[in-house]
Amino acid sequence: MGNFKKSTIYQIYPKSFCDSNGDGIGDIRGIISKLDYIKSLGVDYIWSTPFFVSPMNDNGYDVEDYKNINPVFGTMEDVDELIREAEKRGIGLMFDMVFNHTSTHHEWFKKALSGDKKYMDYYIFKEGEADTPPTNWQSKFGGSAWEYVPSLKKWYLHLFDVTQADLNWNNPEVREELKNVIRFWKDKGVKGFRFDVVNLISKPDVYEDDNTGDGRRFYTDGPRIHEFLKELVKDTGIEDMITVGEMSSTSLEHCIRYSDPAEKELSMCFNFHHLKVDYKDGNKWELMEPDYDRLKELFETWQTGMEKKNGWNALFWCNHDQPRIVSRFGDDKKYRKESAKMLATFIHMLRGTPYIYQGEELGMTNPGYEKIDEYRDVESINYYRILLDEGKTEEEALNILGQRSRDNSRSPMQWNSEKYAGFSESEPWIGVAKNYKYINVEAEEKDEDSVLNYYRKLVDLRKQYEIIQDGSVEFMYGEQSEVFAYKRTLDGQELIVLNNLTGNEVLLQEPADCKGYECLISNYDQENDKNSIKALRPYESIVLLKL
Ligand code: TEU
Ligand code: CA
Repeated sequence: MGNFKKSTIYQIYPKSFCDSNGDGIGDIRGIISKLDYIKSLGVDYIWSTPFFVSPMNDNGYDVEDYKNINPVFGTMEDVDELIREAEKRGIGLMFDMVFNHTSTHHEWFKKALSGDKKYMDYYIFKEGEADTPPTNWQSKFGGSAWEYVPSLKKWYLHLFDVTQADLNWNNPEVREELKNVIRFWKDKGVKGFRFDVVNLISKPDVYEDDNTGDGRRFYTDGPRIHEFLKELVKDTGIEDMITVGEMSSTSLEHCIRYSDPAEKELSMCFNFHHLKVDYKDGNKWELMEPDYDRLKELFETWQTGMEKKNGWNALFWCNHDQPRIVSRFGDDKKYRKESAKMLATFIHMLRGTPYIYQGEELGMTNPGYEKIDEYRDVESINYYRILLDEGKTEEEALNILGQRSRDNSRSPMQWNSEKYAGFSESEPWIGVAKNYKYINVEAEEKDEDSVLNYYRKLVDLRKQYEIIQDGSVEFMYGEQSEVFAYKRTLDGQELIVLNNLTGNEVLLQEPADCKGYECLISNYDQENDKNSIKALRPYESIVLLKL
């Protein structure tokens, strides 16, 4: 299954990465122009979010045509060149397969709407009266998960936006169509795939109301999910390619099965439990301080649970749906550099494959949008309405979006201190964070101590040390909420990773014995002759190795 244990993956959101033609929107040629930069990070793969033909209601996660390129992003020739140019640099591309749903602009859906029986069976249509949806399930973007089509006198299911209709995977013809999409991109030289919300594709046989939740328990890790994945992987011959499934509200048991090599499903899984520790009562739209005990408990459960049963984690803090981690679990002002580096160390020394989301390697922050018309994301705009309807003031609602909106990750990549941060020559489709003057690639290249250069070292350490790739994990200082610490072991070697999660100095409950250990990396200067560590400075991270 490839070398993904040594690898680090760089995620690109093309719309916000680099604009090559001055229309304010990032594009494929923009990515090509930055391949040397990406190479300089030491990463092995690029996962790009979708750039296929799309009405862009969900920025490309609403696919209208899986085998053609959205002209806003470029042409098929550009994509071919991107694949070739990346390959020349030893970087493989992973494309994003959005197979739970298509855009309602997809020709399959249009045919379905016209009453074509074959294509109606590509989607999930249910009988029902115009005023009563088939079930009470909620869309993940707010409101009912069902939309009524008067001309058909039927409802269709959409777990996401109303323009994202869920596909009917129980129909073998649908599965064949999707396999052809994979074959198409595989033939073009793509090296791997990321599968969007892939654990939601297997829907239940019976559709019933959910009296305790929003319906997710009926379709999450659904009845035929493992069968569908095995079939997809086998019939397209991608067993040996790198694959990652995005798993929504999943369980450890299922993720073990998804990623155990013996099951021949996927290389690894994203799960999101650790990114809900600041959701009050599990509600993303209710603010709460992060619960570090819960965070520690989750990492311990998933790290040790996956290791025991041969599963493999995708390790990440950031993506195009998540606020910036330094603004979220770090301190994006006083200790921006220290906390960004600490959070990086936390993730990169664990067992799994780390992902870096564009700009994370710079310690990019939430952009701090202050007005509703600065937001672009369909989910944010929907929830702004919902929050006001629930009785929140505009100020409260904007404060919540400022911390929770997916647009926090979608502000333009900060390349230099020129106008629009070097992202584009004209006004970008979404606003640039005001701190681009000092948080940008050019400035950080010059600073030996920058977050950027720290990430490079972390990526390199994983390549160099087998213990980081393959060592087993054991957690330390379990009782101490402020400290996230673990030990990796392999063939008598030991790697100790100590992280202070807070902006205060923390006294360790027991000093860490580090006699005979060598410091591999730290975000503070370390004294070389230390035999034990008694305290950690604000957001301090230390990685120690004993051979
Ligand atoms: O996201 C799936 C998903 O459910 C979440 O990340 C979601 O955006 C968030 O929890 C809402 O609070 C994937 C893609 O990453 C996302 O960009 C798409 O919008 C979504 O699927 C639909 O394709
Ligand atoms: Ca452009």
